[in-house]
Amino acid sequence: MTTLLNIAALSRRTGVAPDTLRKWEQRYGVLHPTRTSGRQRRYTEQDIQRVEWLRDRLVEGWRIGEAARVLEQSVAAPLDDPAGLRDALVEAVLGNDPSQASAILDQAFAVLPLEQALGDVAAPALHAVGEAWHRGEISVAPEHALSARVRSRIDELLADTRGGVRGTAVLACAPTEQHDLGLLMLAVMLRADGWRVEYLGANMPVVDAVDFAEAVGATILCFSATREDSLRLLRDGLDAVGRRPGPALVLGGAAVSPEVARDLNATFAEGRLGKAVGTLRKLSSTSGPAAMPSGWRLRSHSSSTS
Ligand code: B12
Repeated sequence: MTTLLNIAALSRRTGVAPDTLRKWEQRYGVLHPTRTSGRQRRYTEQDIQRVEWLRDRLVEGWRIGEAARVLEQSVAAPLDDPAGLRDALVEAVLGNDPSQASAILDQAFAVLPLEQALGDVAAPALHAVGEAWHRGEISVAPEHALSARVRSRIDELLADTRGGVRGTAVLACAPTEQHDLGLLMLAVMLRADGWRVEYLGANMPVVDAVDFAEAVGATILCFSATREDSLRLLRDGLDAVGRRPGPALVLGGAAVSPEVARDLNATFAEGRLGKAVGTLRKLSSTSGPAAMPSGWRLRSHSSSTS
């Protein structure tokens, strides 16, 4: 049986004064108590959760109106449950409900740590929606709509160009590779970790990425390959460029395995995004290019004819 609380009990449980609770209810409509026959308010466990969530946002510096708006747009899933948000997002996309999909993404980025919003909500939703497209269950339009939404979210986060305490990371997709969202997620995580990030995007000629990384004095150069075809072209490109002093080479993406990376004298940094960021951080903290483990070295300008 559900326990119902009166306003004094709700106030004790949450540490929010009864007057404030009444104000939140009347002005922002964020609580929906039932009433006893004597018109006394009664609150549910869900109300407690909503009040606690609002309270925590205010502590983080949000304005009450802003927090209340996100709360009102929230889905049935508990506010900070990544699996619930992921499922609700997939459902909204498959059900052709773009405004709901946007609201859920907003919610995920607002209430979850960045790694969870990207790794536990956006990435698995992209997989699920994309697979539905590959199976022919939906047209490509909803998949593109979700990709575009996630991309614009990440672009906002990347727009802040400060950073660089840990060094510069150049990120590129292998030649012909169009799957760039995973790499873009890595970009924003690195940015949040204090890197200066130069994101070169999809379908990048290897030699151009290498020259660029060298020119900007990058600490690491990351390539992403999702398909075998693009991995083969990446391998060919790296062979053509040769091994010279310069940034450490890091490989990731669905087509890359630890064996492939070892074979190319690169560091393998797959797995959860947070773990990949940790691997890159370790690389940056080694004292210089010569100390980098299995570091792939860029050619010098004097021998750049290959
Ligand atoms: C979305 C999608 C697309 C979108 C891509 C949008 C974009 N701009 O990224 C579009 C519609 C363009 C597309 C096109 C194609 N796709 Co597609 N696509 C997908 C799908 C459904 C999801 C990929 C995705 O975004 N995942 C979410 C991201 C976040 O995950 P991720 O890429 O794995 O990245 C994670 C990690 O790998 C890591 N990571 C990634 N890169 C790096 C790099 C470093 C350095 C590090 C540390 C970590 C890291 O970070 C992420 C965090 O988790 C997959 C299905 C699947 N199961 O993956 C198929 C899939 C990848 N596509 C596939 C195919 C075949 C194609 C097409 C050939 C289809 C066609 N006939 O046109 C084209 C190829 C285009 C090209 N030349 O590259 C195949 C690939 C098969 C293969 N192994 O070769 C898959 C597996 C689908 C399938 N089941 O067959 N696709």
